[in-house]
Amino acid sequence: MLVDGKWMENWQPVQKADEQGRFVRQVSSFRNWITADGRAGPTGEGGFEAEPGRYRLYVALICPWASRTLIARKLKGLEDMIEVIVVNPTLTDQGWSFGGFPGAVEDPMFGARYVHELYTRADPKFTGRATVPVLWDMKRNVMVNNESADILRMLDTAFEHLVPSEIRLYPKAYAAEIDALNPRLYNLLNNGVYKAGFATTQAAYDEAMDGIFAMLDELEELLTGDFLFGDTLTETDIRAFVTLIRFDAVYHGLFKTNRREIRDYPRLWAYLALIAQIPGVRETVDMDRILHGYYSIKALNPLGVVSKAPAHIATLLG
Ligand SMILES: N[C@@H](CCC(=O)N[C@@H](CS)C(=O)NCC(=O)O)C(=O)O
Repeated sequence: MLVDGKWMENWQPVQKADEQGRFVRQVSSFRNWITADGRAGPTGEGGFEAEPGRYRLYVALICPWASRTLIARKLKGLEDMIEVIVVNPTLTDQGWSFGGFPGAVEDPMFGARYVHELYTRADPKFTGRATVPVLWDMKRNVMVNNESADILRMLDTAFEHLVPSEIRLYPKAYAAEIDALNPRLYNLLNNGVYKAGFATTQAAYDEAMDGIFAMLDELEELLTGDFLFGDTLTETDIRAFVTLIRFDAVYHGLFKTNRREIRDYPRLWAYLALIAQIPGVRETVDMDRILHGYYSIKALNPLGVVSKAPAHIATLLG
């Protein structure tokens, strides 16, 4: 991580733990929003007007949070509006790096070698982890936002006048339900799997496991239509999908979230398959990189041997 703009050598992929051994994820610090007219969004400052080619998204394909933003970009038809830079799938001792892995590219703007260089460019005194996704403004040369939940939501509306879309990821009709489910989904499932995987005490692991499977049971109950809120795909479905698609292949083994698999839940399994088939979504899922990335976390897998994808996941992804 960076401290006062300096990269610390004792960097660890395992983030913070609280006094009970629970994994704690850092709170994101760049919180500006792209908006249609450049007015400020719900947080941060204004001055980030939607314009074609002005913004760039830095992602790792292993990362569920970055993948949320990639899916939104695809579903909203914003490929020509927002460029994507994919970093290498394995974390180095300097964090995320550019180039080297097939399909990963050099940072075309600054010739940076590591994502942490973007953070110090944005704030020379930055203290914190250099996480992806990062949304960068190439016109003002500043970091707009590094919180995937914000990016997912701003992509739903900011470019609507430039690229009209039928899809509403945060429709008014479901806003209250979305806002109620998102934080619980995050705590129990999206981040819950990390809490199980990176728990440093038995109690923290047990607690995380109960949360994960309570949430999976709840989602199974909720799924009476195609999607969580009936027949309309929303941002909450995207937030669920990025974790579910990694679950049987990675979290079940590496993070020990092994009480059940997603395929044991008939509705959730059908739901996962349905979302994977929506045009655009499949291209955001690179199971090889996901496996490589997670299984290269030394703290959990010191020998670095990479697992294969289970047959049912390989079949699902075709
Ligand atoms: N709150 C952030 C979390 C992003 C995050 O934790 N990304 C991980 C990869 S999945 C990361 O970049 N970790 C690098 C590190 O912690 O140093 C978001 O949702 O955008």
